Amino acid sequence: TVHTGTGTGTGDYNGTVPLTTTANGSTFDLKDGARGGHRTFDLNQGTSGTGTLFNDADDVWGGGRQNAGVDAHYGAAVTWDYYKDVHGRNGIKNDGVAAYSRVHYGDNYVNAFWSDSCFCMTYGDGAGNSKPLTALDIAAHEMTHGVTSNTARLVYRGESGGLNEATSDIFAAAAEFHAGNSSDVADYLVGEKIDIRGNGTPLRYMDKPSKDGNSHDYWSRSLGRVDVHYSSGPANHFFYLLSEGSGAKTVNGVDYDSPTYDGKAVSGIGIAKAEQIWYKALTVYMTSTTDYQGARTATLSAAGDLYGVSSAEYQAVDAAWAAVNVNG
Ligand code: ASN
Ligand code: ZN
Repeated sequence: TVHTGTGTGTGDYNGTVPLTTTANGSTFDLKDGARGGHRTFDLNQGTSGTGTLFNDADDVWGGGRQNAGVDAHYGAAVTWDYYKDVHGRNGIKNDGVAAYSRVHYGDNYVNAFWSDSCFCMTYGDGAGNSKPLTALDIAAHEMTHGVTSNTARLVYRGESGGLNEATSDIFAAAAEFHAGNSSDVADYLVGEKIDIRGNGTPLRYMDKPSKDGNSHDYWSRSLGRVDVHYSSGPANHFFYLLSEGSGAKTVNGVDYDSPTYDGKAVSGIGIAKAEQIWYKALTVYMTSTTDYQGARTATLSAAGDLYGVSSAEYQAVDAAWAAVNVNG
């Protein structure tokens, strides 16, 4: 669906976008009644509580402290719409109730996070080269941690932790493609707009995760001992290969070149099918202790349910896992 709202906002990242807000007397609150009542708060550099709900006199948002609020509110709306439109999921818990967002967390905080305890997303302002952590893919990444916490509950360490992280990167990319925002190129990169290193490189690359210098491209016996943001690599790589296939390819003007473990070519089935397979695997087949071997069987089961065990899609799942060194 087209994302429409009564207000408009211009933040740091997404151009001028519609924002769904709520009238409060003659002013407007940054509260989205169309998406479970999602509200966006200004922590004003604090690190606890909810600070102040953003409020505006004319419903035309942006400038100064409002920029981060605009982007976080928009990112939550786009992600809500993604889950609803593409997966029929009504919010993080599928109960129609929204989480909330907090921006301007702490001083010089170069991160963003999901919290199960507040049931909220929180964003820092960045420091040094890094811009505010409120880009669309980061919002979708953090909100997806909430979805994972309320579905497979993948434990945030070892291989299950890598799969938890990959799930957030996978649906971050998928939400970007769904949003179709011309100010935010849909890509298989994570966090490129934050420019955390000051040289334009993203946090993570899904076509060849090792391009970040730390992430793993392929499963290996030691994978469960590396940081979850790096052990996500083989699953991100799997998802890229399943969607787009191996080798060199340009999508929306972004160049990719995805290698395979065994040097065999993989043909992609498109992100629209790949995201259905991962979502069904996450919500039906994965559990808190699923490892890479379990993710392979979960996605094969999902592909079998969706497309049949004799389908090209099922074969592509098998081939994409083999390409990241996960075999039956
Ligand atoms: N931004 C990080 C993430 O969502 C925070 C963390 O390490 N959990 O992965
Ligand atoms: Zn994460």
